Amino acid sequence: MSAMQAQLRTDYQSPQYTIEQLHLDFKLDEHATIVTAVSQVKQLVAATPQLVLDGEHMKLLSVAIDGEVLAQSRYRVIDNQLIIDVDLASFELTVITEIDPANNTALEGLYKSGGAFCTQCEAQGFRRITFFLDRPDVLAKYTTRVEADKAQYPYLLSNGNKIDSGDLDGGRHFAVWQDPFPKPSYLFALVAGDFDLLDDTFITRSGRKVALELFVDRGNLHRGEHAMASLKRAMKWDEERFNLEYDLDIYMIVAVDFFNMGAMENKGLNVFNSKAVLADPQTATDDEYHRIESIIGHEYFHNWTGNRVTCRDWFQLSLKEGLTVFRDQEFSSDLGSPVVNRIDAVNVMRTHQFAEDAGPMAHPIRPEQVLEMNNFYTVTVYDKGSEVIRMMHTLLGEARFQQGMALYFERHDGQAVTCDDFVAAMEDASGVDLTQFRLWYSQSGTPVVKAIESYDADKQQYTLTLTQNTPATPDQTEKQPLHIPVAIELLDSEGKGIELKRDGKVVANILNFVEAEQSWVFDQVSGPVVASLFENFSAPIKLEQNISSQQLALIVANSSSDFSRYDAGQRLFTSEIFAIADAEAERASDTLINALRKVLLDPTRDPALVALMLSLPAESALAQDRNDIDVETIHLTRRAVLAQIGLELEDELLARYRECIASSYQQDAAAVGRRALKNACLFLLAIAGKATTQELCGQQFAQADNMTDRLAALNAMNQAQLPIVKDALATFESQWHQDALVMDKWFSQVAMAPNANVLADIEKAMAHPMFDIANPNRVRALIGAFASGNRNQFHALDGSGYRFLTDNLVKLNTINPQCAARIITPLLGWKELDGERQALIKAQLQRLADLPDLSRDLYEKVTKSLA
Ligand code: B3K
Ligand code: ZN
Repeated sequence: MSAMQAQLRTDYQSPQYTIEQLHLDFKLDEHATIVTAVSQVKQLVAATPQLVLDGEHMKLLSVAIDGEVLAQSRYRVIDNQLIIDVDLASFELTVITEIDPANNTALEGLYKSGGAFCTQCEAQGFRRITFFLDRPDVLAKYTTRVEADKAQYPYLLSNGNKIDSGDLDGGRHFAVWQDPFPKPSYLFALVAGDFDLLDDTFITRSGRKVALELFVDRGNLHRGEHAMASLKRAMKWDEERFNLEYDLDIYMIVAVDFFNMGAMENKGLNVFNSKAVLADPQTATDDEYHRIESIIGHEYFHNWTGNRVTCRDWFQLSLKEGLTVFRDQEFSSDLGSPVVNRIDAVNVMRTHQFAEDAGPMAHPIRPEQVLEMNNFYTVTVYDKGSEVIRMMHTLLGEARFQQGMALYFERHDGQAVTCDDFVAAMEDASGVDLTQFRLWYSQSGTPVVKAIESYDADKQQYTLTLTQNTPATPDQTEKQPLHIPVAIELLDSEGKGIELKRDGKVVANILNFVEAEQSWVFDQVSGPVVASLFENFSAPIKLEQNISSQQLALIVANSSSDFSRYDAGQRLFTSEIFAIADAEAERASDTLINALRKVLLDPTRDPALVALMLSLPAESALAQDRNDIDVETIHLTRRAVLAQIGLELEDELLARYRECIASSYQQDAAAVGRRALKNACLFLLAIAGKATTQELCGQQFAQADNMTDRLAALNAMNQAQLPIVKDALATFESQWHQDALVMDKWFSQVAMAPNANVLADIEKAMAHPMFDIANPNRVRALIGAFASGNRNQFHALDGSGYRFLTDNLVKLNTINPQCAARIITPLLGWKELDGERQALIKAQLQRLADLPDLSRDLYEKVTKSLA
């Protein structure tokens, strides 16, 4: 099969052979690591005359069966597969390969990150280490022997427990690790390097003592403490909320600087991007503290949802990712503010997932077709996947949902299973019929729900009619009605909540919306009402409801749900921005300004929520609702509304700003919330552009005792393009030029400046000694931030933004295809733009399509986009 041909979900075939035991031996060397893999192979389908193993980017040194080296005529390597002529019920296979970790810039398989060796095997990186049945439904017990130079690599790590170690001749040493749990190859890990070690212990609920070890670059020990504390919280939470206990005697986390994603859940040995581990108040923002806790939790939770029960094939990825994102969101929510966490998750859906659904890469949470698996670690599989789990949770309730989880583990512990298996467990444990609900797994696209409301004063009845329609997507033209849970709240004209009644009885506030069009009648409604629909984003849909600014303001002021209040505020912002863009209004209405004033002055509200309520929808989220409005108009209109708020609420913003200043730095929820509000006020004041705020920003930047405040001041100056921003950027650079993670914030500030010279500054930043195009963090911080975070400049009509991104994609195509395929996203959805920009982007995509060595990662996205 050609390397550029997609695989289909429906083509799944169970394996003909399996490998039950694997002994790996690594003789580590920068350019010539020797890997000896000894597999106990079992034939599952009798009379299968060939064993076919996956492998790429390696030198095959020898193949032996039951100790006997095979003649070259017995095997061949064709199209990244090793085909061995053999037809035995069971045998021992020894494959010896040589690999070059130091030249592995794709960061898949075994590679070097700075001075350390490390691995990344999901999804198909193990096949860059040895020839193997590299598929998640082949589960083997691993032992791993690692040998390396002792001075350079004092720590030799792999999955499970260390069972042997010792010194060897020539300054080398070795360690042997044994993982008692069968696992798929994608969960294999190896790390060798010199680190500082932070260690701790956790006593599980049943009294077992688990050693916790966090490995960080030398000198960074204190920056690991937050991650370690987060890990202990995650372990405890999973016992309490999901009844799940850790299963090995040791849990290790290694932080590395070169990593394509946030982190990886390898059994007993997580490998993390250092950005997702290291934090102290001087270098990390509150958002980063939060993100670290959530990623540490996510990877830990995979130990059960992913590792103990894994995926049968990669089309089932959401089985572990959607579920584990749901679990990490619940963790953050239980430990922090539910509404703030919910808002964060919903913003990811609206800004990124809806865009993916509207673009050329649209796919269901369980994809039907995959060319490059790495392209499907998406907001759809992860975040929409989590929303689908959340809807099941809503339909079943916590108690029955947990019964479903228990049944899932009872049935499938130690197995590789499908999304259907998960839903079946939920259904069987709860008795709730999920037949129609399963469509959420197979149907792509964002459903549009329209609400039609009527009130009958004589009958005292309110009628809600909903229609649902999922627009066709490139991958799928026919769509069917979905089972949509609709959470609803009715407010009377004073803003008081009304009990929902039908036939005189109180009814639940969750409606089961299952038809293309469906109506609900509520009785004993004594006057006209305002309906707040999809409370807490009860389904991942777009709502169309005829609702006035006054009605939205009523919800903002009165809803019993903080989420609904926030959400109505966002809808109010959106409709006013569009009214200005359409020249139906000159400025935001008094209704909006007054609603915000009330929010701002309400002392009973959580400052963290108030901060979010002062934030406008992102330009890209606005663009999705109205792709007929030009990029620049959206940018300028949104900015004008920000400035108007800053000017009209100047006194209130200043007062709250001052009130939120802390006398000393704390890292607890209350302090974080106050910082968020303070900095939201500062931002609006800066955009409003009064001379006094320049001073305020300058002061905060100079005097801040933590990175959150310092960066917020810098960002406000930068977005407002205050004259002092130049000096501030220089000061920041001279203070942090040796710290790569902090410099990433500087790179992003450079990239996001709303100024027509930004590209020249970015080119200069690329020459900074800290910039390295081979490091994905740097690439995302500078090039990625420009393309996705500086919408107006990226889409400049001279095409310079598109050309710049493409120039770098050409480089990354050979250096790190996975990284390239991630930052190309802003180019893919050109169909939403005007004709002039469409032509400019298409020319750049064509440049990529014409590359002689276009990677599979980019090929899949570029061809879909051009199709
Ligand atoms: N499972 C990994 C992601 C692997 C990505 C491969 N391209 C991290 C996570 O979701 O926890
Ligand atoms: Zn995950």
